[in-house]
Amino acid sequence: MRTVYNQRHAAHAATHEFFRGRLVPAFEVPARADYVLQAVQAAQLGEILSPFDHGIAPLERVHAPAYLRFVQGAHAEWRSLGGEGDAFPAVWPVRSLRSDVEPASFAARMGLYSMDSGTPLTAGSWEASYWGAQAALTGLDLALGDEGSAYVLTRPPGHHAGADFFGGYCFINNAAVAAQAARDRGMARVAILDVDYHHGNGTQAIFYERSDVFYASVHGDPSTEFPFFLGHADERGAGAGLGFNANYPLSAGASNEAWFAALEGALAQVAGFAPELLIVSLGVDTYVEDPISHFKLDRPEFAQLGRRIAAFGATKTLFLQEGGYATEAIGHNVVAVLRGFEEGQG
Ligand code: SP5
Ligand code: ZN
Repeated sequence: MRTVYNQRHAAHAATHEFFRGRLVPAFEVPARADYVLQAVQAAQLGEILSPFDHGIAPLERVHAPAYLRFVQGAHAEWRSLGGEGDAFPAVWPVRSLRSDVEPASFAARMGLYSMDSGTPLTAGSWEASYWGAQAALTGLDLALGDEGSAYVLTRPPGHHAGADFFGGYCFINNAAVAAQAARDRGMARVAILDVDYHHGNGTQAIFYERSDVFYASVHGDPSTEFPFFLGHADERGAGAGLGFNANYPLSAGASNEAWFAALEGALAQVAGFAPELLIVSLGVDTYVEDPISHFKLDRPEFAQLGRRIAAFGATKTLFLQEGGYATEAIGHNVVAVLRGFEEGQG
């Protein structure tokens, strides 16, 4: 399988994030992608390509243009106001507060366009995220070609980012951008299978009222796990999208048997949808030794996941890197999934 590697990922390099009122060393760091690249190279998985620039239009098909402009200029604004280091939001327009009027204040716009204080906005967040989306679009080009599959190695991740907000370490929703681009290229039905430990609230929300993109996720129960405010089993879509969203929340600490049973449920629903393209939001923070998550997958289970996705038999499959914070192990875990997928394809 070929890999599209976002070489600009390291432009986004946060040193710290907020946790329990303190700044702690960041979990989502450039070394993550460096280790995956090493593992992909060592495994001789296939050719490693650079992203081709598809421009900003495909990003604007998913994200509000005003939001994209904000992220692009936010760190320069922060600096011009005397901000040092990374930018963090401090105030949010919750419930009775208005989010339909864009404030002039930078601090207020940081809150308008974000969902948490755990996502440092760095000098290079835009550059890394823009090229991450381009990598996803390039991966789509490859997956739609003869080979039928591709892996996109990028960071920051994407699935928490909504149409007009960042959060959960994510700025541009790569899976949503790729899914929408596939629709715009004439694929009638696109499914997104999200196996990251965390529910992909951004991806779900973007397609919640649509019947052309099916979102299915297996994740830590939001009643105790990030992103807390979305990802429950009763969220099945709305309007035209009713029945095209499927959540499988599992208790923190769930067994591998429970995890694979949930995966079977998710895949059965995706199979009923008969997608022309399967996008896998591939977070490997389900790893037993992940520092911020509580599932128990290990190398054999990651290989099993890859084989199971192969057995699903989608005509086209695009793997996009999401989370995974056991830095040195991420690469081995990702390679186990991709190798399992190739084995399963025979
Ligand atoms: C894409 C993705 O995986 N985003 C995850 C965002 C999680 N943000 C909350 C992190 C909370 C960190 N908890 C630290 C626990 C240390 N023992
Ligand atoms: Zn995650």
